[in-house]
Amino acid sequence: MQAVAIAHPNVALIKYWGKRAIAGNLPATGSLSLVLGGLSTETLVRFEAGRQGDRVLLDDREDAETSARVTACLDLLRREAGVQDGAVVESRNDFPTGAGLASSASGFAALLVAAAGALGLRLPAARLAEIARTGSGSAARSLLGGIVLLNNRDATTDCTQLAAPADWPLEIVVAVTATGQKAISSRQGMAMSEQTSPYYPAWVDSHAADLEAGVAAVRNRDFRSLAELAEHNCLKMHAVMLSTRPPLIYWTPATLACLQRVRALRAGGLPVFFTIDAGPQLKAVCLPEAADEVAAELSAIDGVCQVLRSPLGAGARLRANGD
Ligand code: 2P0
Repeated sequence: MQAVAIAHPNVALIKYWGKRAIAGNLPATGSLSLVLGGLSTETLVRFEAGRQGDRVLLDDREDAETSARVTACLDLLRREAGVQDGAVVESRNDFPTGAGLASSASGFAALLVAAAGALGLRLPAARLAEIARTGSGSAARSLLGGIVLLNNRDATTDCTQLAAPADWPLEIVVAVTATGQKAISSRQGMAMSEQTSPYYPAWVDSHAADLEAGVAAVRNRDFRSLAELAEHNCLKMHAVMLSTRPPLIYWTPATLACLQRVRALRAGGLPVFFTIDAGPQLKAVCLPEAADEVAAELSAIDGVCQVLRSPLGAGARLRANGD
């Protein structure tokens, strides 16, 4: 009744910001993402016979909101397995938590795989993705590795791997500009945008075209088109955030300085583009030959406190010997 799983966060190039329905946590749009193999969450789940309730430790701390979301996911798995035992969950990230690095995506992907493993459940991938989505909409994307498309039709979430890590070995350089937890979570922020941003309807209406073009760019290994499109989609999402009331301003001055530097490097011929999520970190996506120079350039910017490097990674999995 115990298992340990490893999962990696992901970064979306065509993003998810807004929900079609609160019930089941259904995203308003699909999304396209890269799995960051250099950053990891490791989660142990142990179901204890006769235990009432769950105990959830994230980086050794208990938090009521996280615990409630974890229990809701575990309840769905318990129902599938026909058991009622409570669980002890211990999860650790080797990167800053709740700071715009998608720790909820890797966290819920690892939780699901560990809990299903502990219960001996073999669920269809689509059902696992649906349960992961209830914990965190972006978590379904971390169940698979490499470059992942999350399609969102009706009430189902189906994820497809568009490229394995070796098919298109992109490298991601993360410029960390602040490590504190963000004041407004993605979940709260997107609800505010849906209700108050005049640009939210245009964001949703223009999304399918971005997603289709993004998928085509990945299939054609067309870095230049993907770069232009991903930066456009990112800035469009931030335009929605900025036009929310009250405004959602996730950037620091260093985030903007990194953005300008990446644009200048690409204008000078280096294969790199940026993306930024609901947090102050900038992720620079590079062809491998550009990564050393991009990392050095971003490290030198005032306000950048850490630079992390990551290849594309594998999907969530049970920990095997040697992992
Ligand atoms: C993304 N984000 O596509 C976008 C970009 C944040 C900015 O997916 O409410 O933390 O739990 O489903 O999973 C954040 O999504 O939100 C997210 P919930 P989650 O990567």
